[in-house]
Parts: sequence; structure tokens; C-alpha cells
Amino acid sequence: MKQELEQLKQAFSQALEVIESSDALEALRIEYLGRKGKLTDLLKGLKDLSPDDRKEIGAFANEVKIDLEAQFARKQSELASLFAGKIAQEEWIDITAPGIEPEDGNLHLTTQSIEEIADIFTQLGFVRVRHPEVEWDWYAFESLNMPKDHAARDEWETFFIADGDKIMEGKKGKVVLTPHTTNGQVREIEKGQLPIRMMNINKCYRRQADVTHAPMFHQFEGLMIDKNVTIAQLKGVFDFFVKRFFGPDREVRLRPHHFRFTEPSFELDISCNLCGGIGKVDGKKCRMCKQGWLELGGAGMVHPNVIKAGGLDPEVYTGFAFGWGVERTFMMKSGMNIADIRILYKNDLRFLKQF
Ligand code: FA5
Repeated sequence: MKQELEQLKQAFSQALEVIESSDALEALRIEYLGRKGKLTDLLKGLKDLSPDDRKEIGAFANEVKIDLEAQFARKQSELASLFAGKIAQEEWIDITAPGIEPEDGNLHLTTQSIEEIADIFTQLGFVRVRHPEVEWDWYAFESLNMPKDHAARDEWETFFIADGDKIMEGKKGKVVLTPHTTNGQVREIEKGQLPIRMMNINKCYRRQADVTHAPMFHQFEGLMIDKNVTIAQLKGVFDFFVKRFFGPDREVRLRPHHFRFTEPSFELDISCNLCGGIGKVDGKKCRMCKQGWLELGGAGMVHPNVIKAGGLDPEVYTGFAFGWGVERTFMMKSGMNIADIRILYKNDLRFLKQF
């Protein structure tokens, strides 16, 4: 039996030498040292020996067991350090190597322009505000001298919110997505803080979509109300803005127009940058403006009914207001060359990254 134990030890050592993975090592351990393994099997014969032999062989069997376990442990740590070495070889990282830089984002062209516009008007004392986009009919139309069913409302091609009046508190007619920032005028007058120099910049919505119209766009609305406000001040503010935003060589003009909420009303034009305001390039009609001027937006002296709707006396207070599209305004900057307004909101990074 002693001999058998020696043979078992030898066979274990030989098998151990060719083992290369921890799975195979574990299988070998179970084969020899497991509960039903070869060593246990062999020791079953102890009971048939004489007491003296049993004592001697038993002690020897114990030595063999300790030896096998020691060999197993050595191999185990040998395999572990081999494995660690392999990982170090294959998966090393150079922590001093430069990383992969995440791409820089940038503000959307519209956001950049809003900041620039707000900055220019701030220099004149206008205060930036944001009146609601989801609005009562009263502020978007009725308080602006456009009674229910008035034909002038058609131009605003408005989105109405079904049952909006059941959700919003206040009950001032139907609920709309505001089609212009003029909705902020009566809201601002109602605050009762005079004089008013408001710059309301916000999203507007109309059921329109073509190269010059987007269903969602932005407007900026100036409102100045005080005693003795005149058209001359409106023209001065307009001129200040245009020279700073478009350049010192651009001229401005007021052209008679009609809005229900201003009286008198104007369209504000700026001289074309392509032909310099002459309307001709190389003797031919300017392809950009055709007559020397480009239209920027609407303006006028605030209608007495609007001042009254906000709770002020139009005999005491007067004011001017203007409302222009943010997108159309920056599209008129020289060198912009944006052929379709809708590309601004298509989230095409190839386009947006240019600005
Ligand atoms: C108005 O919205 C008036 N509330 C402006 C105003 C304010 C007049 C205060 C007098 C006093 P209008 O509908 O013309 O006016 O729009 C003004 C500007 O908004 C346009 O000149 C244009 O620049 C821009 N705009 C209008 N609709 C769209 C659209 N669908 N997409 C892009 N820009 C638009």
C-alpha cells in the first residue's frame, strides 16, 4: 500500500507538470484529493491492515496528502502570476498618453443672436423679460385691439390649444401658442412699473412653413412707455440697433403700414448690404432687395386702446413698440447666406457647427 501511495504521488506530480490552466488544475485536485478522489479511495484499504501497519501507513498517507496539497498550492500561485503577467502584457494602459478629447459643443446660432440682441438693447436701458408662450387670447389678440372674429387676426395663423381654458387658471378667452411677442405688452403695462423699457424675447408659433417661415421661430419685442415718448425716439433706437448689429454703414427708414395695436404703424427697413441701398449692382437690379431696402419688421406708436387695456391713461402716457423676427434679422447679416430658414431647426450638425 505504501508503494501504491508512492505511485499516486508520482502520477500526481507528472500530471501537474503539464497543467496550464486553473480549470485543469482544479479538475486534477478533485481527481486526487477530492472526497471521492484517488487518495480517499486508496485509504479505504487501511481498515484491512494490522494495527501497527495501519499506524505506519496512515502516517505516511498523511505525509503524501500534505505533499500533494503543497504541490497543488505552488502550482496555483504559479498559474496566478502567469495569468497576471499575461494580462499586464495584453491589456496595459499608458496613463500618461493623451485621452480622447470630447467634441466641443457650441450655442445655437439663434441663442447666440438672442444674446447679442439683448446686449445691444440693454445698453439703452431695456430690460430683458420672457412673457408666456402658452397664452390667453386676451393678451395675444383682444387686448391688442383685435376683437373676436376681427379679420386682422387671420394674418397670425394661430395654433389654438384644445380645452386649454379648462387647464389654465385665469379665464381670458381661449388658449393659444402665442403668434407674436406683442402678447407681452399688456402684461408688462399691468405690472405698473413706469417708465417701461421692455425687451421681450421668446418663441412664437404660426401655422406657416416655407423658405422664409418656420412654424416655431423667435421674436424680440421692444416696448417703451412713459410721458412724452415720440416717433423720433423710436427711430433713434432703431438706428442704434441697426448700426451695432449690422454695421455703421447701414441706413434705416420707416415706411407707413398698418397694425391694429399701433397708431401710426410702420414697417422698418434697412439699407441692403449687397447694393448699398441703391437697388442696382453693375447697372442691373439688385438680386437681394430689388429696390435698395430690406424689411426688418413692424413698429409703431402704441395704440391708446392697448395702453388703456393695461390700466394706464393714454392721455398721460404714450409709447412706441417694435417686433422683429430673430432668425430673419440675423439671416440679413452680411455673409450669412442661409437660403432656407427651416434648416436652423433640423439639428444637422454639419450646418450648425459652422457658427
Ligand atoms: C408682428 O408679429 C407684430 N407683432 C410686430 C409688431 C410689434 C408691430 C410691435 C408693431 C409693434 P409680423 O407678423 O409682421 O408682425 O411679424 C414680425 C416679424 O416676425 C416678421 O418681420 C418676421 O421677421 C418674423 N416672422 C413672422 N412670421 C414668421 C415665421 N413664420 N417664421 C420666421 N419669422 C417670422
